Amino acid sequence: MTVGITLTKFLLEEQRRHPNSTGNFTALFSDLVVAAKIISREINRAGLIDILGATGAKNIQGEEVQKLDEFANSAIINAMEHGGHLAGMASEEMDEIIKVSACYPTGNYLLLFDPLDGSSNIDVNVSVGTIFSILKCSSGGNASTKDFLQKGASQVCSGYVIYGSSTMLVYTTGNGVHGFTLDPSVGEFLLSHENIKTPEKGKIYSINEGNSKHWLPGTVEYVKKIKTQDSDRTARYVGSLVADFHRNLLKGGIFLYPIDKKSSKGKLRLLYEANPLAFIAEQAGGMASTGLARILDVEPIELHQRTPLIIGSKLDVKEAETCLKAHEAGQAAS
Ligand code: P6P
Repeated sequence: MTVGITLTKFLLEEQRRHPNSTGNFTALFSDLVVAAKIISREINRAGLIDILGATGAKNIQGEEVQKLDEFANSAIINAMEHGGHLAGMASEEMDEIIKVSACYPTGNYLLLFDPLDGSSNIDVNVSVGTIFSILKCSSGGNASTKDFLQKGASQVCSGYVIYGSSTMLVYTTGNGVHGFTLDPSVGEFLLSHENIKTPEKGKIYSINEGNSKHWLPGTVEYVKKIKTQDSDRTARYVGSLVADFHRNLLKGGIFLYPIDKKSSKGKLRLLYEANPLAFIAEQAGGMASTGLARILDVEPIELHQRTPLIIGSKLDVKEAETCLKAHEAGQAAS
């Protein structure tokens, strides 16, 4: 019985298409896949062991840290630091960058990750996810913080793991978006969604309507417009970015976390959430915007920088941008 195309095989075939490749990226990615399998196992048995519930600590975002957050963060660092492919790492859960220990060799890649996004949903069994972004590091040896402050357009790879009814890994290296589903009986991610393309327009819109009293006029106008259009729409909002993004990627639709009176810079993180998902969205034929500009062109100025995020089907994002830009222009003129 064939088990289908494993992620390992797919990566090797992609590596062979680059004659000058050294195999370092494939080895780096394979280490990340091990971490994903470890995190998936812990999440799937979290309900059975005492790993649920918060630690009482708070992360740099001021959010309560769930125990699985810490586990996922450690699992990724432990799986990645010894490989010799990294010049450094940066975690959404940690204030400062993670330098490679002196006892390990360094490489010329940088890994940024949100170890367990949506972790507030863990205790209620809602899908959560790991988001990752890989950059090249131009400075040799251990990287410094400024090496991580690269535009999203510079990413060499990005992706996410969604821990849901099944565990899926979705990634891009700029040659399309490919999805792999974990077969726990084999312990392998198997190719299940090759060359994902998101519909040009969707029916789904995802926004936290609980924030509507804080919305700026452009957001109010856009949401009112899509609610009153002839074409039917459906509202879907899990409150776990990877779950909302993944559903809209496959079915079509738009996710919005705009700036508002409460979050003047947006809530989501540019380097750990917006950039990696924007790379995926564009490679799948979609679009990702701040509402006024392409996410992948935003010049980062700090590691934990927040950003508004409007992402999904191209025609939906363009329609939202039109509303948001019109009001921005109006505000600038007034
Ligand atoms: P809100 C989870 O905490 C998260 O960072 C994303 O996964 C999610 O999209 C967003 O925040 C939800 O935020 O304010 O709607 O609860």
